[in-house]
Amino acid sequence: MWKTRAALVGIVAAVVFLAAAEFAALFLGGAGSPLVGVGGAVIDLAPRGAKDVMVSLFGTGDKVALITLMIVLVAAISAGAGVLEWWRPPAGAVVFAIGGVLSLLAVTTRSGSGTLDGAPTVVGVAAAIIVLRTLMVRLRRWEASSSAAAVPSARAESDGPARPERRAFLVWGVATAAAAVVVGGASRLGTATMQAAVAARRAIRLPTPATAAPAVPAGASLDVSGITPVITPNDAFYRIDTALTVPSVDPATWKLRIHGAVEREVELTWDELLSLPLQEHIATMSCVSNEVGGDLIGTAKWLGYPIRELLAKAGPHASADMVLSRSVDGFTAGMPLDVLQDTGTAALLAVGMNGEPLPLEHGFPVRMVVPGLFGYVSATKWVTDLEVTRFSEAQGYWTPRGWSERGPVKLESRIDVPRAGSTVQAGTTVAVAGVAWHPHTGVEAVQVRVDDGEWQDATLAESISADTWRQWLWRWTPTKGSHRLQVRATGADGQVQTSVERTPAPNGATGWHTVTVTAD
Ligand SMILES: Nc1nc2c(c(=O)[nH]1)N[C@H]1C(S)=C(S)[C@@H](COP(=O)(O)O)O[C@H]1N2
Ligand SMILES: [Mo]
Repeated sequence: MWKTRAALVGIVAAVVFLAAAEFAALFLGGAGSPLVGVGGAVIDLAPRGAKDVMVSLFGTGDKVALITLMIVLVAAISAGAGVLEWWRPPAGAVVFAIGGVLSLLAVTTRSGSGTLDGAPTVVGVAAAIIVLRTLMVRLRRWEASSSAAAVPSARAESDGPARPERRAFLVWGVATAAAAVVVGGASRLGTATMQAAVAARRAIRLPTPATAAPAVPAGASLDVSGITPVITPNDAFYRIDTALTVPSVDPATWKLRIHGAVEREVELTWDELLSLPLQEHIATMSCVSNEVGGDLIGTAKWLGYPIRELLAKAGPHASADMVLSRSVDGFTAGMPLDVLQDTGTAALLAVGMNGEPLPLEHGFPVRMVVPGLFGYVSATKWVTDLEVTRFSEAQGYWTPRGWSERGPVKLESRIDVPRAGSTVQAGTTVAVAGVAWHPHTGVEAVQVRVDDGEWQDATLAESISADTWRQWLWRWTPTKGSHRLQVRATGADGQVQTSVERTPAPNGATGWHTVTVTAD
């Protein structure tokens, strides 16, 4: 009797393992799900013959059969672990730990697995062992109280439902199992939709642009080691959003709705969007939270359709001055209608980033990119809704949270090399280099000064367009000692970057990036 109960505790712990791991996987990209990882490994490892036998036995239902077999096997092992834990603690916990290590091996050695993919398994094993141990403690208390009750002098209703130790065990056991089933089931659904989105993304062939971006001129990149590349690779592009888990949007059901103060509502499906003449545009995007010298900024070649054209189809009312964009996860960004309508601004409804469909975390399948505006007021990812309205009537997500309702990107520059605190060689030529940006205006000049000396003109790399940052370089021959390097840019409009130091809130940091290095 007690053995059966201990076996059940083992099974509950196994369910908790799966549930906790699935829950953790939801936050870590889904690829770390032990269910998927171990399942995949078993399929990979199963000898050919076994697979053939499976197929001949169960036909095309071989996956279902395999999963059923795995469930039975895991249930049997965890029941055994429960009994072991009852007899000789912590033997059962050790069985779970061994299972965890095997699952960890399976998950982390799969092709394309990342460093964090083992984390869900670790979380799962920890949760399982805690549940195994705590439920076992309650089971022992119940046993102790019932053997005490077996003594004639004890309460008559010893086996009755009123016994607190028995109730405590049952309540905890059932509650834990129920919570695990609910959380685990919901998480599995979440990771499964995420993986469906990954698969949908992989299947996409982006159309060739009707208007391709001109090739990046060779002169746009300076040959300086350690300088920021002009085009930021997708996997190095900064990511900022309020989404706890990356939204999974199926392009097949994606739709954009344009409504509000318009003559006629417009709806656009994924296929309709892809059949429009798309254009490529290289643009720098920055986060308003970027500190002076910070790295919340990147440049990519975006592929999309001008939002201006879609707005023209809808026909905004003359009274409107704002477009409130909304994402599937409820995030909103409000931006000036005239910026979106301007024929000189490549405000795109983007589907591609550096020649690929948008990565999931960068807004797959569709996001907005508006050159010259900070991300929080323009770059809505997973966008599904554009409402034409007025600034006096609507607010974007960050506005009531202390950030300005309008957010043009500020003129800024950054020293990439030498790094702050590094040591350079005195008496030699040292490359002082970095990037400068004033998206949609352009950068005309960059100057560097050492220890509050005269401003020296840096060499600028060729400009891609006014919408992108520019690399710059200044050659320096340092004298021995500690030196302070500072940079400032001049915009194509003649504006000189301000020395006034402002925090990112409410509308972007300003000040000169200052780096201290030692020359030896
Ligand atoms: N749906 C959604 N879109 C969003 C955000 C968000 O929180 N949710 N953050 C914005 C902010 S603040 C920035 S800086 C950019 C960042 O885009 P990235 O993560 O692709 O670099 O996305 C914008 N789009
Ligand atoms: Mo941002």
